[in-house]
Amino acid sequence: MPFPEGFVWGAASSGPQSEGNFHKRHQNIFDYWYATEPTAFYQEVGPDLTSNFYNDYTNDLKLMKKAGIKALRLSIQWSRLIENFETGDVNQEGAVFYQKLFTAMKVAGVEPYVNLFHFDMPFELQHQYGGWQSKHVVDLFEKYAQRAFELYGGQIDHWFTFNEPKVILDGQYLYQFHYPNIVDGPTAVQVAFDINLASAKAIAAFRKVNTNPNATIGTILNLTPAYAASDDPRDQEAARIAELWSNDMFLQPAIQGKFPSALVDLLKNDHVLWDATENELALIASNQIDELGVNYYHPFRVEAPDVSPKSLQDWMPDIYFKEYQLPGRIENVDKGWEIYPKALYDIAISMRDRFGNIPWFVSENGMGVSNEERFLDDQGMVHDDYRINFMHDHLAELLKGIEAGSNCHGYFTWTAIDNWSWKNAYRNRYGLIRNEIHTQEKTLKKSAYWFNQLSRENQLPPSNFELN
Ligand code: IFM
Repeated sequence: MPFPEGFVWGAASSGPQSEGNFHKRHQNIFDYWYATEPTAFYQEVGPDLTSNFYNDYTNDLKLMKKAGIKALRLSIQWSRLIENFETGDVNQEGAVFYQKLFTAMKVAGVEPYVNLFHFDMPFELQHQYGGWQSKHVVDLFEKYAQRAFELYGGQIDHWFTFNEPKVILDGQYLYQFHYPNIVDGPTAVQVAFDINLASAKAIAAFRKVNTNPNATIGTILNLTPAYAASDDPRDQEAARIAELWSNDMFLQPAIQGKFPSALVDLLKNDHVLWDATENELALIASNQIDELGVNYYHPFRVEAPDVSPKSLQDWMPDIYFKEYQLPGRIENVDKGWEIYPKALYDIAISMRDRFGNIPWFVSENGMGVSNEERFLDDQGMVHDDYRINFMHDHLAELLKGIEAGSNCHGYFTWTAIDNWSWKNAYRNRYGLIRNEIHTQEKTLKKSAYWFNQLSRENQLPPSNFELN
């Protein structure tokens, strides 16, 4: 079966993971963390060079075309575009860089999908105000977003406010993998609210200044469907709360303009509910997204926690659920993530049935593998059949969901060219295109040829796909 006509075949990346830290007016929290604690990063490789997209984007776009990539999701760095965070004045050099980049993408025939925030809080705003803990920072984000819409509104048809807000909570405020590595459940709750508010404020700014009739705005959520370990009511209850916390806390405000009432009741009961005014709730209620980007990598299997949530303990969301590892699961061992393509079908059906069949697309899906040199042939090409199989199996489930009526219009793999991955740096490679990080030589992997055929024919290549 072919995919629907006009289905978009793309790839996703982000500014901090690909551009390199060239000519930036400000530093973000990862630039700062690397400068002050390089040992926190795999092999002490930081975000200075990444995949050199800042200097090499013309060549990169040519390679992407060869891989059949017709659209690229990327992000503007707040710390590059804005000169003065308080006034929203732009940095000219940063503004010109993005303007030239978007023009080059149009010329190359690679459609830009532009996101405004990909984990890269400017470090001054983190230090001075506490980043997303501060409503003032929410207002500064709105200013920055508005400037971006004004500058590039004529060039961009697809805008997004955030990438994976849940990971910001997890990394910065719960499980210590993003600077400043705080462990504080109630603060994470406030940050969840503030990010939802910031997204709604950016959408309001977009509705105010946008003059491009083709432009839409969305957000990008990493969905991890929660599956209970068993039929035991305690496990079922754990899955219900995990779903509310991990997915619905962002899905419902973005699509329906309100927070899940069961979650609000739970947080209120635990005395950790966010601080929100009537005006802020009204703003969220009246600024919904046009389309949703879904990043999907793995499911979230849970069981009941070992001790009752009523026990005396610091409040954390996972007093209500405990991660459960399915015995015999297929796993991407390098990353430690279960591979479960069927969840993509479940997401498609949930979009159809629970979220008004909103237009959506897969904004990230892919496989990070370490030591890909293992799979190099004599000509220097990586034979990444595992990645082809991964994408194939997920796309087959997605197609079933589309056939069942789900309104999905694209698939973006993570990623086009091997890029830098936060604390893991270049340990796991995700690209259709290999990057020799010491020479910055970039070469197509076998999966790039597979993706090219997929994108050309708009249907899954046969499972015995081989290079000619
Ligand atoms: O590298 C990340 C990206 O920044 C967000 N989604 C998951 C990717 C792979 O881990």
